[in-house]
Amino acid sequence: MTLLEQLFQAIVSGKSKDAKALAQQALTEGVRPTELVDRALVPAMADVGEKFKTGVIFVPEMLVAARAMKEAMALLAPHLAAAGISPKYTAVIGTVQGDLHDIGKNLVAIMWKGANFRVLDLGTNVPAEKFIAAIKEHQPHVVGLSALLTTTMPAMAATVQAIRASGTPPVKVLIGGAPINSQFAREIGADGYAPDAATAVDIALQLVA
Ligand code: B1M
Repeated sequence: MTLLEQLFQAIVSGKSKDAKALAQQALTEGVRPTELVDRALVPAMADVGEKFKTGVIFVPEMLVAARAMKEAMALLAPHLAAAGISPKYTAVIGTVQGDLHDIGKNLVAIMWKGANFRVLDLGTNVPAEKFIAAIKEHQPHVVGLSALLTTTMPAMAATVQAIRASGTPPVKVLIGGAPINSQFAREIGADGYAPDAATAVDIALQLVA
């Protein structure tokens, strides 16, 4: 197995330490950081996303794989920046006001980073005004809203409404979270809905295309 294949496997199987060591070894051997991202990290997360979508793996495996990817990415980030590789798109993401769940939102953020988005993560319990301020400051291509509670779905609707009424430059809004579905997305005027983090990449790329 080549070094890139080993790194791919380490990420898919969630071996953070191995992923970091292999990424370091590859850098030391002169492999370009972009090659590591394009030929190991991104394909690994795509593979994990497919396996998750088709029920081959479940949330725990996806979380450890995401962590391994995050560790390898953290190691490469300064090298990518030094090489002048800037992300193609910008996204703002957060969990809506009243909601403290962030595991799914973090997964989406990591997957977006893996797909070459610059991601500004506003955290949890984010009021509409904070989303609007971030849109004005960073002019993202996509805004992602996450909600895990049925009781915070109205906050999601209110946030979409506030963004639309705020006079910010037009921005695509993508929503997700366990109680959310595409019908709700249509009802509240969101541009897209994704049931999981892997699909959130596909939909975000469709929205910015
Ligand atoms: Co909470 N909780 N929780 N909880 N919690 C749920 C959501 C619940 C379903 C449990 C249950 O009763 N069976 C229930 C909600 C019921 C409802 O609304 N109908 C519930 C409740 C009631 C509560 C509290 C009210 C409990 C209490 O205090 N009485 C409270 C609320 C706190 C608050 O938010 N204000 C609460 C608190 C907590 C903890 C803090 C203990 C903890 C959160 C820790 C954290 O996130 N840092 C927690 C947890 C862990 C859960 C469960 C067990 C797991 C959620 C999770 O992380 N899943 C959850 C039960 C369950 O879901 N089985 C539950 C894994 C995660 C990867 O999946 O977040 O769905 P998920 O994300 C998926 C997709 O939804 C999607 O992609 C992700 C990956 O594929 N997705 C997006 C998510 N965001 C997206 C955004 C996108 C696109 C896709 O685009 C932007």
